[in-house]
Amino acid sequence: MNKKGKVMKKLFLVMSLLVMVGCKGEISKAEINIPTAQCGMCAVTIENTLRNVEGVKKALVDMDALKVTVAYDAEVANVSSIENAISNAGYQANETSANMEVYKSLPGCCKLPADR
Ligand SMILES: [Cu+2]
Repeated sequence: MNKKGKVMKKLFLVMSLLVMVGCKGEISKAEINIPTAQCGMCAVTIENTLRNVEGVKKALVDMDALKVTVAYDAEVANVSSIENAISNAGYQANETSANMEVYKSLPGCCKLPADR
């Protein structure tokens, strides 16, 4: 192979690598406070809700820390779309308060002690 061919091959490799990385999208991670979560059922509800949000790859609730760690494609989802999804499941997310209509329909064990 001549020198020009080698350079072209290298260039092609670099370009196809860039395309592959581009297709994968950028995976971001966020920790979101869920101070009103009460029990294991809340954790399951929040995780399932987030797994159905477009662009979310992973969601893991930590009930001791009252946080959910979310891995998401930054080109599709963002922190506020994730917060809104949690709110619409009936839970506070960071400074975004819960959708009260949904909150009211949560099982008793998932409501705040004052509302039971
Ligand atoms: Cu609960």
